[in-house]
Amino acid sequence: MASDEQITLYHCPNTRSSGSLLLLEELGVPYSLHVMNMKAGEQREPAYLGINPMGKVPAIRHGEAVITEQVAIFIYLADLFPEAGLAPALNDPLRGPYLRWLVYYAANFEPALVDRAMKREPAPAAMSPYGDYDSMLKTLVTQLSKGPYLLGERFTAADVLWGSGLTWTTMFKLVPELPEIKAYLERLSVRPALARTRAKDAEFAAAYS
Ligand SMILES: N[C@@H](CCC(=O)N[C@@H](CS)C(=O)NCC(=O)O)C(=O)O
Repeated sequence: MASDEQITLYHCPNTRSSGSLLLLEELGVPYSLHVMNMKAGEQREPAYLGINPMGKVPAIRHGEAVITEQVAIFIYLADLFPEAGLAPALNDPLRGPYLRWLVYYAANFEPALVDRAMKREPAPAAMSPYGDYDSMLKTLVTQLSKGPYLLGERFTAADVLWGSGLTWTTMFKLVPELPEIKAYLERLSVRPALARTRAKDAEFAAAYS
C-alpha cells in the first residue's frame, strides 16, 4: 500500500497508544487522530469495536488496512517510511535483533509485568512465555547496558517502544528504576518528538477531565 495513503491513529491519551503517537511524531509523517475518551468507555462502544473488537488502543487505519497490536503497528509504520531510518532494512545485520527486541516487549515484558502487577503466582519458568521475571528483566538490562540505545549506536523504533513502555512501568513501580534504565530513559527524554507527544496528550486529557 502506498505510504501516501491517509494514516489514522485511534488514540486515548496517556495509554499504550501514546507510544504509537510518539512513533508517528518521530517518523515526522502526516497522520490524523481519532481521539477517544477512555474514562467514558468510548473504546468499548460499537463504533470502535468495528475497528478493534478487543476494544483496545492503539489501532491504526492505513487506506483499507486496519492494524491493531502496538508491536505490529511499530513494525508496519517504521517499515512504511524507510526514509526516516527507524527500521533496519531486511538485509541489515541489525534487522534480526530489532525484531527480537520488538517482540520481546509484547511476548515477555508485558506478560511478566501483568503477572507482577496482579501479584499472581507465575507459571513454572519452563512453561511461562517469559521464564521468570528476574531473568526477563536481567536480559533486558544487560542489553540496555551496552547502550546508548537498545541496538547500540543506532536509534530505532524499538527505542520508541521501549522508552514508552519503561516510562510508565517504572512510574507505576512495576519495574525498578535501575541505573541502566534510568540512564536510558534520560537519553530518550531530550527528544523533541517526546515533548510534542506529551503536549498533545496533556491537551487531550485536559479536555476529558
Ligand atoms: N495487546 C494490546 C494491548 C493494548 C492495551 O492493553 N491497551 C489498553 C490501553 S493502555 C486499552 O485499550 N484498554 C482499554 C480497555 O481494555 O477497555 C497491544 O499491545 O496493543
